[in-house]
Amino acid sequence: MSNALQALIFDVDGTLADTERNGHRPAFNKAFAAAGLDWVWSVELYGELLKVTGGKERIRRYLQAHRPDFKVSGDVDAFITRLHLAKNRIYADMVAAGDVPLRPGVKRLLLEARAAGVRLAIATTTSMENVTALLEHCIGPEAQSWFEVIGAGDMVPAKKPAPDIYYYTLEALRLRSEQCLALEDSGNGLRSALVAKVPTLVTVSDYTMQDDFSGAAVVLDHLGEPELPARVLAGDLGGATYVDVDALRAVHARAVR
Ligand code: XBP
Ligand code: MG
Repeated sequence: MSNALQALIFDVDGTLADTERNGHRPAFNKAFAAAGLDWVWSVELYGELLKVTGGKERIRRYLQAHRPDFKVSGDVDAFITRLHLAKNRIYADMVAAGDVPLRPGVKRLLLEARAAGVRLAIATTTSMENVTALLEHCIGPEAQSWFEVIGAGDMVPAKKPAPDIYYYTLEALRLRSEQCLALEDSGNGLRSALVAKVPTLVTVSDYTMQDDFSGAAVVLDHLGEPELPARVLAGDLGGATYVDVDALRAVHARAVR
């Protein structure tokens, strides 16, 4: 059975765009203020909280670790859900306003993959609404249809670093893990893909550059463009100066050899 590259599976937050820095953190803080809470998540604190994937899970961790005496009036789950929903409404407005641009090389690579017949999918922790808002406003209303499968948010019981969302996506694609390549930005995302045995290319972000990326096929600062070379931080890009479909096929072939 051939292990040739059939599909790319993209993470969203941190990989398609710097959503944590430009979107989620400021949106959380605006939602807290609008709810009359004096909570402020600094860049440093948010870096710590990002160890927990998922916005609802992150609020819960904050309550437990940083606000143990905070009294929620009523049900804690309902309180978290309301706050998270308010955050995501603000996030969607920020995306629509153009505050969360795609990272270098992302749109070019998606177009090249489509032209080359490489299938596209998404495996993410964030909600479907957040994914579609980002695709629509950063690329266009047609972009959602470029992805054959979008595995998102609460579709699976356990979020990254659990492998569930990758298992879900592989099953929906009807492909084996060795026929795919994941693109991730964080240690949690990498672990999730690797437990599912999907070879993974990492593009680091400010929040994740200190993460453990052992096991990644290659680690880069970003995907690069012809006029903006990518820096190789670990592994081998076969001498390419930016990530295109040929470079990905070579990275994938080395990883599944
Ligand atoms: C990303 C996340 C997400 C976002 C917010 O992890 O942890 O939770 O911070 O999205 P990954 P929601 O990139 O590894 O998928 O608030 O919608 O959960
Ligand atoms: Mg990510």
